[in-house]
Amino acid sequence: MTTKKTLSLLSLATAATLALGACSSGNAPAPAASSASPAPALSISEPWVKAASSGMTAAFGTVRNGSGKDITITTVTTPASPMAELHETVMNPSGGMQMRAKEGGFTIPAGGELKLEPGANHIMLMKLAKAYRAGDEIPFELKASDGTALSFTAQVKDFSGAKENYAPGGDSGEHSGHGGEDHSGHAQPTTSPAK
Ligand SMILES: [Cu+2]
Repeated sequence: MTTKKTLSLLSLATAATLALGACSSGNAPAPAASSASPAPALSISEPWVKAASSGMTAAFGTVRNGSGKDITITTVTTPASPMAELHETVMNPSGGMQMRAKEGGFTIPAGGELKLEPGANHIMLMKLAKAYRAGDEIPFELKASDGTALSFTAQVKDFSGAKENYAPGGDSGEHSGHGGEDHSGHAQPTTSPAK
């Protein structure tokens, strides 16, 4: 390659640049939009699990939907329990509160959030794999009907305050709606204010 040839290539390139500059002021619109990271569709803040020695417990937190469309969470999985379910808390005919599987899952509106908290919607963990004490960490994965997934780790905490909110009224009959399976244990932490 001769010096002359290199020079002529350079001037060609310069001419091309000038020509481009003439017809489009400023930078060409970057086709980089697809690589910009969008807000995560699903996120959760302050996830936590109520400490329990055996049987069942529940996980809470605030799930946010950063996308532009509604997202319905349909399944939850965690190594802490072979049976994890999405639960809601509803008033039964006698005025007490009872928990049951949330039919169809949790729908989080576009740009909105869903609070999972004691006495309301929650992630139910049945047949705990082992005892979970304050300070332990439990991984979870939520999956939505549109394929969106959210993995997170929840802190195990002692739930000492506001026990009455976990099952307002605290009578033993409240959780009968849970059926005769393994749910009877559900009532244990809430029936006795003795401690
Ligand atoms: Cu429940």
